[in-house]
Amino acid sequence: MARFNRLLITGAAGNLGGHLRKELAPLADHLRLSDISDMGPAAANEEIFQGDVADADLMMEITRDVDMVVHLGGQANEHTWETVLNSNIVGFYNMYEGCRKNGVRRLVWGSSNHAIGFYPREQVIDASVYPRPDTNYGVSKVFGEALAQYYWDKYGFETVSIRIGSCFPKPLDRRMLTTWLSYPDFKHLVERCLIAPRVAHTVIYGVSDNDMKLWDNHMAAHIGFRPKDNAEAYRAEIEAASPEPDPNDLFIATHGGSFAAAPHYDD
Ligand code: 15L
Repeated sequence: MARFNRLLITGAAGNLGGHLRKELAPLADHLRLSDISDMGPAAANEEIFQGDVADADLMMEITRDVDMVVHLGGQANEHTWETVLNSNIVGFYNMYEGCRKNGVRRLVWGSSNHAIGFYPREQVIDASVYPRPDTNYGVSKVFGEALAQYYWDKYGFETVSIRIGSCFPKPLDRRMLTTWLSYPDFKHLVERCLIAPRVAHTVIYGVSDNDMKLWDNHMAAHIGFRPKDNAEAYRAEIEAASPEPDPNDLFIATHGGSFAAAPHYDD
């Protein structure tokens, strides 16, 4: 018998959700998957629900008989306020109500470094800093972390909010020498978030062991996250591919990079 009877992964059609669909399968007897996009055929141990996180009835249905949730569904980048509102604020609330009413034990979700994207590069931060979102999207992640804290304080529902850096097979630009999270480190982090005995509401930075990382996880020692990869291995390749940026460009001057530098999406 696996550790969990049923795990729900939302956003299962995305890159990260698709990766966890494969990697977390041994942890659960039943893997329930949801996404607004097509997820392909269900394997023998999988249950598939296609639909929108903004659909409260669907969120109630998919959280039934679930031990824990890995929530990666919703809008994964900056977009119009309306899209962000429906996917990441209304949708996130729907997910929490489903979890609360159905007695789910814990939710682990993809918050984002864009909740703190306006911190300057020369400042190393931990999980106690005041949010400084850099986009509509970043604001929605701050809302999510607030909702998670509220559901812990009021209802005893546990959450790990992972402020994911840049999770890609390899770092893609100079900023990611700082923010990169490798796929193996991501899988290890989510696994630790699911199996840690008690998490209350924990905020943890999803970042590999990069020489230049700006995020300090000492407040999440109880998760036991020990990243192994280091973006430094890609420095030569990345520096050869792009010119040195102007140090005053928000792309390099802030934690959030291009998100902090972008104009308001709705203009
Ligand atoms: C995010 O939150 C995005 O989902 C992802 O696509 C990356 O752009 C990442 O942040 C980042 O900051 O690199």
